[in-house]
Amino acid sequence: MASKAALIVVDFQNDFTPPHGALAVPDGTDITDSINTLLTYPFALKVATRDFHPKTHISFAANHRNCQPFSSSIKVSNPNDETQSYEATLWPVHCVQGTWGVELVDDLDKDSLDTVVDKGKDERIEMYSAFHDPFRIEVSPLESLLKDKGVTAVYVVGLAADFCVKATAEHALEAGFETYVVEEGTKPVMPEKWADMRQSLIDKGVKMVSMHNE
Ligand code: VGL
Ligand code: ZN
Repeated sequence: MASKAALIVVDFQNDFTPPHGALAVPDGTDITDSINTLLTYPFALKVATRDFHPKTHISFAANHRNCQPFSSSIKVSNPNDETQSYEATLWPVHCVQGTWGVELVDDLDKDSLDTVVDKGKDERIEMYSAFHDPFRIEVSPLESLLKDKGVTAVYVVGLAADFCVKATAEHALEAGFETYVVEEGTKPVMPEKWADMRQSLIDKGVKMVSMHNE
């Protein structure tokens, strides 16, 4: 069967880009031209996602006492089963609904998008993946959108490589999609840790691909 491919542009939002973003990814705007080029290709579906938090979101250091962004973490419990939990990094306040920071970056060719999927709306949990959080408390429409279109392969780009792009690629694999991450279309927020994380993605079955010929 021929494969049908979708492009997923993860969290390419003002707050994740320099110079004014609250949680700017180093060199985050360098990926703009590559993403806009990919948006001219004939993908069966072109989706952008947005990190879309209420200001009370659990991932903001400012919402916890004596916690620092980047260096502190917090235990996130499953609201439906307190015996399940995971540790999550705390961040500066970012991508708050209704603010400038939550908007997709100006230079992104938004007219070429078919749809925008918002995620991270439940204040009780952290949700890096554009599909669902680790407990499936919040499940976005992304998987249904892709499956309804008959998509079998996904190309993931956007920010940040080591958090939301990584988690989205992992869940795409789990959902049965052939999964690609386009190198020129993503940047990590913690560059020193990216090489190892990138390798772990490859080990899981994600294919790292380049837009340029070798
Ligand atoms: C992200 C940190 C916190 C991301 C979202 O989009 O990679 N990172 N929230
Ligand atoms: Zn976030």
